[in-house]
Amino acid sequence: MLDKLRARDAVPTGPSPGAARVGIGGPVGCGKTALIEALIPVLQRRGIDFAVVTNDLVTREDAERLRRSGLIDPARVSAVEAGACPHTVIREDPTLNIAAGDDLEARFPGLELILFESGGDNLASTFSLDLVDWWMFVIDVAGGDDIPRKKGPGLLRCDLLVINKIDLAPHVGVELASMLAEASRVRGGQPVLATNARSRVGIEAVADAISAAVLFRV
Ligand SMILES: Nc1nc2c(ncn2[C@@H]2O[C@H](COP(=O)(O)OP(=O)(O)OP(=O)(O)O)[C@@H](O)[C@H]2O)c(=O)[nH]1
Ligand SMILES: [Mg+2]
Repeated sequence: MLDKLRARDAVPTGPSPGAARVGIGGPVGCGKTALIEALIPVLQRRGIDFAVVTNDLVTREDAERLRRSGLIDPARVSAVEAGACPHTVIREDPTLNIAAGDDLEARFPGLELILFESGGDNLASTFSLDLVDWWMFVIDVAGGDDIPRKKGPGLLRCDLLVINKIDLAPHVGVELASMLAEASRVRGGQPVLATNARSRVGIEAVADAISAAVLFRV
């Protein structure tokens, strides 16, 4: 009896079973899918066994785009149709996304990582920790350098803030260095990375952050 009680109370050792779940949120068009497209070859090169779940409002547009991209086995991309405000299915009731992740894990034993792309949403969008272990929020310079100052919960609470489309900074009158400094300040020094998902600048650093945070690889 005592042995049984001890076994039940034992602290598990080693990596927890199942894939690490990482959320990617941010406003419409900030480059979430482009970031995933850029991350895919980097994760593959690092030998990480991963899959993707996309969320769209009433279509499967982003999943179809990734499946057609030729970058990833189409079976490793699942689509969730939110059917409502995108944050509903990543925060209030993430059941559909949890089920999509569970299904991928069942189909791909050994899966290490699942990326969940939220549908494009507003600055208040956050992920439930019932769904993800760690999440990033993406904004882009074309949205304006005042976005960090507006202190939306998404960019304040995320584990990593990504400022994308840095190539557009000179075209939209944004001084990138001060936007990055402001973002870092409002986040109290929590990580901020700058990317250009189209030319793949900064993508290795995003992959490093994911690896260190949830795959415990450095
Ligand atoms: N110049 C530039 N364009 C980019 C960059 N990243 C994405 N884009 C473009 O921005 C547009 C939107 O990119 P998506 O990846 O579809 O954005 P998204 O956040 O997934 O959009 P939703 O899923 O609809 O919310 C596309 O035309 C991309 O080619 C970047 O770093 N620089
Ligand atoms: Mg998208």
